[in-house]
Amino acid sequence: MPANLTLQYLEAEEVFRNAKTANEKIAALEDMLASIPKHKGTEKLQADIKRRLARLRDESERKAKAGRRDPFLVEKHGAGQVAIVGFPNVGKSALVGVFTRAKVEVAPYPFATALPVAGMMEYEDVLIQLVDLPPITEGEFVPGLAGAIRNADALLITIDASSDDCLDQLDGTLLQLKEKKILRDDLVEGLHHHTADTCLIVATKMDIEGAEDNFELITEYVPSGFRLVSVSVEAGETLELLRQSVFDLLGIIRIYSKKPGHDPEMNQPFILNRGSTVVDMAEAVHRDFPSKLKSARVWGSARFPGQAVPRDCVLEDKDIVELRV
Ligand SMILES: Nc1nc2c(ncn2[C@@H]2O[C@H](COP(=O)(O)OP(=O)(O)OP(=O)(O)O)[C@@H](O)[C@H]2O)c(=O)[nH]1
Ligand SMILES: [Mg+2]
Repeated sequence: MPANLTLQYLEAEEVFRNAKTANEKIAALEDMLASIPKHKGTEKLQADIKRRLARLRDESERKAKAGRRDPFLVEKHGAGQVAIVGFPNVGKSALVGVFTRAKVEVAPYPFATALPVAGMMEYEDVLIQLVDLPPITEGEFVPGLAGAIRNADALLITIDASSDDCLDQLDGTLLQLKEKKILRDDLVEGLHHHTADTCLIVATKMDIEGAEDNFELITEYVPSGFRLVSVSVEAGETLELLRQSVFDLLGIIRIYSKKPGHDPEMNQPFILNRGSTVVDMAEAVHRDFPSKLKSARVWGSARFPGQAVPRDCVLEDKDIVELRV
């Protein structure tokens, strides 16, 4: 028996023993992995948890592919998947409805959305997947909801700025996400979860009277590290700002490839994480490229167009890269 297992770990283990669905088991194992003390005495146990996690993830992927589709396992498409979370009736579906062609249910009463609905939002030359979700509430989430939120690349945490409850909505949402370990203060390697870096707080319904005043309060109240934007589905300019903010939130860059002696291929950017280098780009083009790479030239962020750059040169959004192998 390895020494020093924390109370948090033992609780997670208890949750695992009582878990019924694969998603619940995965979430509990992730919690166990995050809370297990990392030292020599627990190495075997850590490896065992990782093995069980891998097996469960494989199984649930296989089941999803075999047609027994879990509606809460939303297959990812486009440059990134952004889940819309928040309390009932705050305007989540309205946002997905205005940015995408998805058939969402927008209604003046709470709990209108019962299952996830995904749609693609255009941002310049890329598509970003938005996923409308059922509301979160205090206490238990509907089965599958926690997994859907965890798996998304980023979250829009929506609150209704026209409501006098907006600060409680913000508190309540953050608390629920933290309690379910979907939102953590720090990134834990190997787990599906979020930090302030992958969340954007969105204050909705700004066209309604009183929302501007509430927004001032929200601005003061937002915990440090979180970004905040305001929006109204009635006001196009606020929607364009949100569209841009969603792209920024994903932490991705678009890189265009150029074959030596040819024009760059501008219609299909490679999507890389911010901070990626020339080698990462080479890898994205072809697995063999990094080892074969002889030289690279960059147009865009380089000091002059077509400048020869080293392999570890960090690329910027919209750079054009020519790789010679
Ligand atoms: N005036 C105004 N009304 C809005 C705005 N966004 C949403 N609404 C209204 O707010 C109500 C709730 O919107 P929904 O998008 O259905 O809210 P939801 O968060 O998806 O609700 P649930 O699915 O029940 O959790 C509807 O009557 C919408 O028309 C907005 O920007 N301005
Ligand atoms: Mg809805």
